[in-house]
Amino acid sequence: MSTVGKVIKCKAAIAWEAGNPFSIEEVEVAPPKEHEIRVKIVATGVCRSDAHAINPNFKEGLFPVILGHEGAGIVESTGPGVTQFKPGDKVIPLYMPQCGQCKFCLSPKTNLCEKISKIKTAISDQDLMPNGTSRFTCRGKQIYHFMGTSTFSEYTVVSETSLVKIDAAAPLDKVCLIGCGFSTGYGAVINTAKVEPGSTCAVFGLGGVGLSAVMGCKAAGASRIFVIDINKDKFSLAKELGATDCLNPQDFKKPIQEVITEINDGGVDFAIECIGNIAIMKAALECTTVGWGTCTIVGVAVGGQSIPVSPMQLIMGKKINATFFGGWKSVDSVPKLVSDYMAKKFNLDALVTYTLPFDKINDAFDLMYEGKSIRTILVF
Ligand code: PAD
Ligand code: ZN
Ligand code: ZN
Repeated sequence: MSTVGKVIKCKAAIAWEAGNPFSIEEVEVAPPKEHEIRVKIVATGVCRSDAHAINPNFKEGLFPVILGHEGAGIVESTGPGVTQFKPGDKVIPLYMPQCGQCKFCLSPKTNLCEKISKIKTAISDQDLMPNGTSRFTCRGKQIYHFMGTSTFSEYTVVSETSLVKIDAAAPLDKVCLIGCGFSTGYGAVINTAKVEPGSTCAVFGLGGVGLSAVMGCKAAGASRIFVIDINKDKFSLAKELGATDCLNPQDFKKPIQEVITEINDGGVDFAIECIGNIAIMKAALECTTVGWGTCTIVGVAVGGQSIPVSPMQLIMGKKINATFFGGWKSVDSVPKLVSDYMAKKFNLDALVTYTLPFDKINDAFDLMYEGKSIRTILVF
């Protein structure tokens, strides 16, 4: 029986409030309105940014909410005015939209788009559909969307600017990682840091984002890739992906930036911070060489914190920059990244530690908190 135009009842993980486990609930998903698409999510990754959203220290979230922003699925139905998608298309929801018309989309200088949901400080302040309403209800309550994607639901509704069609042959339980973690880390290196052949790099934090940054450094032709993590279990995979020197700061009496500057002739050319810790952001800048060292921030720090950087570091020629979704213009780039994966230009499979049924979502978060997974993929 067709579901087009009808409310769909399905399974979703609701975060009713900060700091508590998700509860798997039956939710009602309304049909898509104008310029919206309803997508059947097939697979979704779990990213540290989802954990930030339910971390009481961040104090930014709206509740109750359906999180998830690293998914892939199949179009179920389209609302009025949608021309680019049809039922059956394989798609990736985009938390960084690309409307193609705003001043940011028209500029080659940025991958931001003003249609982005929930960048309170910059552009928008709602976790709802563009018309200010939600398509989700549960137990009679309206449920907030998240980053315009909400992939922790068997069905979700997204705006047509927050979705892109991909290769029909793509395995959704792998390419979902192109929706966030892989693209962010890899793009931070390729697009934002612009790592050069023969250069030396330091990647701080070896989660899905940091390991993707290691892959980016290797692809860019870096000659030496330091990786830094307090969890030494991450080092063997980092080495497989191209790391040359694995450092655990807890093994040294000196600050890690001093260790790196001593080993590497005054510092590395590029440092990439993939943790979200302001002290490590400072260390990352300080471990780069004077003259031209570049520090790229990827990690998202607890709200309200600042990086304690000495201007002298900058006066001495070091630069600091940061990335959102790896600098990729999403609609243009995500299908190409999927094709590159299909052509075996990079290895997403290495990032998938576990694939679990969706109902195990709380286990997936525990595996991340305990440092036992790179990425867990949840499948419906
Ligand atoms: P993750 O939690 O899987 O990995 C973080 C890694 O850092 C782990 O291996 C930890 O052991 C390690 N770590 C933690 N503390 C320290 C420390 N003090 N010293 C050394 N190592 C440490 O996270 P992830 O890879 O999913 O995400 C990493 C960050 O990137 C996180 O802050 C997330 O919110 C952010 C992010 N940003 C964007 C963006 O567009 N800028 C996108 C996606 C994720
Ligand atoms: Zn993410
Ligand atoms: Zn735009």
